[in-house]
Amino acid sequence: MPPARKSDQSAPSTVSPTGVGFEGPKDGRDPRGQAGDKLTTPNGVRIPDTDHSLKAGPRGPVLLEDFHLREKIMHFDHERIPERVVHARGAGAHGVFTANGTAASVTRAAVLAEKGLETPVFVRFSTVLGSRGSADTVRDTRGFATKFYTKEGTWDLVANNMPVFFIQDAIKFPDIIHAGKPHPDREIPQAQSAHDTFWDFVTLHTEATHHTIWNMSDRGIPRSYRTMEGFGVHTFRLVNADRETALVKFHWKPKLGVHSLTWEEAQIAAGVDPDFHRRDLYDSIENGAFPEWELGIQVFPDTPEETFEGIDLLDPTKIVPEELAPVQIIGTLKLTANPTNFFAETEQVAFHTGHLVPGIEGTNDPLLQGRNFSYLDTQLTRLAGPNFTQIPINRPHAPVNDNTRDGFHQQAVHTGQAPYTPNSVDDGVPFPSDWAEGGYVNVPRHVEGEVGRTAPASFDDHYSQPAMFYASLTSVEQQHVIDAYTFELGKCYEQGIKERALTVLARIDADLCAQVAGGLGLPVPEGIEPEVPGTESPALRQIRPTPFPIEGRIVGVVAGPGADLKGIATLRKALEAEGALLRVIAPHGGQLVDGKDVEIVERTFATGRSIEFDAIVVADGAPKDGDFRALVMLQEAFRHLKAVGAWGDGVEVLKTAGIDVEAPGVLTGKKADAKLGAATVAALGMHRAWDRTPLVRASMVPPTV
Ligand code: HDE
Repeated sequence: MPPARKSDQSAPSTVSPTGVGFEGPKDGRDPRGQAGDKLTTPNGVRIPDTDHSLKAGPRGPVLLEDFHLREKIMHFDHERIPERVVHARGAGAHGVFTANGTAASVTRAAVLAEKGLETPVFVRFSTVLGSRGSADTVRDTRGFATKFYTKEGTWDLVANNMPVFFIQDAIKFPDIIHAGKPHPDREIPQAQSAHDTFWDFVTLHTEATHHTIWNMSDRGIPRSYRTMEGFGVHTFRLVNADRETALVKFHWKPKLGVHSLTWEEAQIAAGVDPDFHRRDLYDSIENGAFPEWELGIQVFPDTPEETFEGIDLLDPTKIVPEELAPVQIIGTLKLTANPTNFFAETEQVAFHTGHLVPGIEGTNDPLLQGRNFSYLDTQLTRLAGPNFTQIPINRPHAPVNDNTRDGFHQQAVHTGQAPYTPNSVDDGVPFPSDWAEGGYVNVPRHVEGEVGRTAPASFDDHYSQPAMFYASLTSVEQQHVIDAYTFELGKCYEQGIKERALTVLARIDADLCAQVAGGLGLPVPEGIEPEVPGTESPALRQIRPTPFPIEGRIVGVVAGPGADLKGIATLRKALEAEGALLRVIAPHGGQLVDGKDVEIVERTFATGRSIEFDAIVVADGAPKDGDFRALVMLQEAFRHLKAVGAWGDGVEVLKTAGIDVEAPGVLTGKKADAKLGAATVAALGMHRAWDRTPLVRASMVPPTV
């Protein structure tokens, strides 16, 4: 045990930062927050007036002795901390991870191995390029970082929603990020890759090709954080109780399936609701639609070559297709609670790839090794000192006795005289632990080689997997990739960059290259043979033939005075049975009342926009005055391939909007009965009416009946 305080020693009493005793988190009032109901200074002195500074007479100069003024302004002046250099824009949630026990054969880490063990977690999702206040729905990679507060110490799985990275060596990280960030002279564009410097870099440094095509695919514009996969990207080494090792890749699989926005939706949302993903996450948790993922691993034998089926496991620009190495599910993550305070939790949380627990090790992936330096280093500046593991959200849930001392913002009151090992002064405490006692003992690994700035020859293959990725997609998803490249390159000014990008695309797929070239008005580069894509990997497709769960999906119902409120209630019942929500949209706020039936208007034609809804249905009795805001909402939903529908004379509104009621995914009925409810549920389960694609591509204006 750590030494006890000596009889002649005292220490600060055990009060929370707000002056009251603290016995740990509990429901209701948290003594770590505000205490009492009187306004005080940070030192607990009650204040009579916080509206006027202390002056010599009503018109007189302000007095230096006004400690309240100085403390209030001093603190305000320092309320901001540096935003993350990447992943600045994020949203977090608390949850729990439950292991199913199957990982026991490959790891001793209890968090993964112990069947039924529940480990508390905090997850932070993010975009990469944008500043803290940027829009959520920009085209970008998303971060998916999980802090597991395990009983054996903290483990961080700092993952992304794409399984590959732009670069193979951490030394290139400043280059790719400088290229992606706004141009340094004017500081535009914000949170975008559609600009010259990004495309300049990724077309010169072609190991970025694979990650770039993922960014250009639907993965770059997720529908929700809840509908994203997560990937550890690097290969990790797991060690079991017998000290046998296996190489693994981590995968998060969302229960709701993988779904994306359409590009137009993403752009509209960036203006109409820049907090789109943050709001979606918080609202779902608040509504009890707890987001869930399964954690899976692909397991590979730990051979000296560190390859699997010819794929270099140390190359973070390569995946191992799931068809070659199936993802084995080892546990479930459920997000169950929103943060109480954004700054204290989501902003101050500090992840680190080097936060590992016994049974989980890294590998020699040169990208991972650089990260192991970077995360600790960046926290020093961002959280102003080395004691950030003492911030409440970062505190381990395992006993800590680490011999580190002092430093900025030290919260601990350490006892004893011997913060060094070995010692006799404090009875030898703390003692090191060996493997049997749960110590983090690295597996012995043989290392040899010549010093040099080199990389394995296999790292030179930059095109075979982008070609496989493209070939594996459905034709609808391929079209989205073509559109994305055409948009992004179309935003570049330098002709040379666009031409070079086409030479890269020519190596991936001839049709992709030709279509993008056509869109840019440039010739297809000659004499470049596309890579042979090899085996396709259907697991890479988002569009699947079977329905997904619809928890947290939102259906907007266009209504107004005189609308069929009983029908709305019936539809709501059908949706709520599947965990989806219904929101009433009407010309103005307030309530809709019909006898005993009452509906609260949650969105008006002024405050609502199609992007908020996964489907829009017009109620019988909804206004027929042709209000363009309602019509635009329906037209956008139709264009974005969402289910649209109507019952009773609501069909007339669809027709006024120019929507063909016979088109795929248009649901109509005489009444809002069980049939319409079931049809809406089924349509939401498919995410979008993909069959409508040709109709929509033919014309931006809905075809008239
Ligand atoms: Fe990060 N990354 N990264 N990264 N990363 C950061 O750490 C870095 C990489 C990822 O919600 C920073 O605390 C280097 C891959 C996420 O707080 C920084 C390299 C993957 C987050 C940093 C990479 C990630 C970060 C910035 C190349 C997916 C947000 C602030 C070697 C597997 C964590 C911070 C959060 C954040 C460095 C590449 C994921 C600067 C040097 C690959 C999810 O330390």
